[in-house]
Amino acid sequence: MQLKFIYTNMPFWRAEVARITLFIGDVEFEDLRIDREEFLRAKESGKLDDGTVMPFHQMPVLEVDGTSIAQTGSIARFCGKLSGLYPVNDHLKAAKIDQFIDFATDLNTMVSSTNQINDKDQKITARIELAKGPIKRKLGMLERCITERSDWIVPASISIADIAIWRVLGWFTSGLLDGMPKSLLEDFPKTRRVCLAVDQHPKVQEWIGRTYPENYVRGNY
Ligand SMILES: N[C@@H](CCC(=O)N[C@@H](CS)C(=O)NCC(=O)O)C(=O)O
Repeated sequence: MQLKFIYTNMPFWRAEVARITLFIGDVEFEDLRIDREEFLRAKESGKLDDGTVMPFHQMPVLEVDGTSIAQTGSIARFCGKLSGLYPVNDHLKAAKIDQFIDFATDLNTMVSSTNQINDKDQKITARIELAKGPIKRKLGMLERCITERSDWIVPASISIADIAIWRVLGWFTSGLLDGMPKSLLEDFPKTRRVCLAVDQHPKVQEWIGRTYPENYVRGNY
């Protein structure tokens, strides 16, 4: 099976949940990283310069033997099935994992809404309020979903849920989002433990060493 994963050269969660999942599973894939100019063209035309189809004119896209698949969750599940990080036959476990992929999307959407604010001070204020209120509330819900008995969100092994949550929360606590406090996770020890377990996973460490810029701030867990 020929796999080509398309995103920009950024370790954003939408991309990393697929790339790292395939890497953990030793599944070979082409890691195509397009530049901003090509992305702008693809947003308009629905195609990369090499003709690869972008179904919804968005990234990420995974091309499987010439067929393009879009949407972060759909791609993550597909990669998870190939890599053993998503169940093939256990429908209940699959649904439990799905919840957290959709939850990562909800968190992403909450923060993206502030990106539309042009005034820098207003944007910072909006993010401070978001962090204190709605995001803290959501993180409390996440914390209550995590058991004491496992390092992983859905026991008893790493899944695409852990990678998605690790990377979204890494982004939130990296200091790269003005206004979002690096201490966001301080009241959520079980969530921090999951993030640390992903961050310290040997294959994740190997991937970071290979592909992240040196001294890249992955987050504050
Ligand atoms: N629902 C899509 C959203 C993907 C998305 O918003 N991707 C951004 C890049 S991170 C994008 O392509 N934005 C351009 C656009 O929406 O026109 C998914 O889950 O993958």
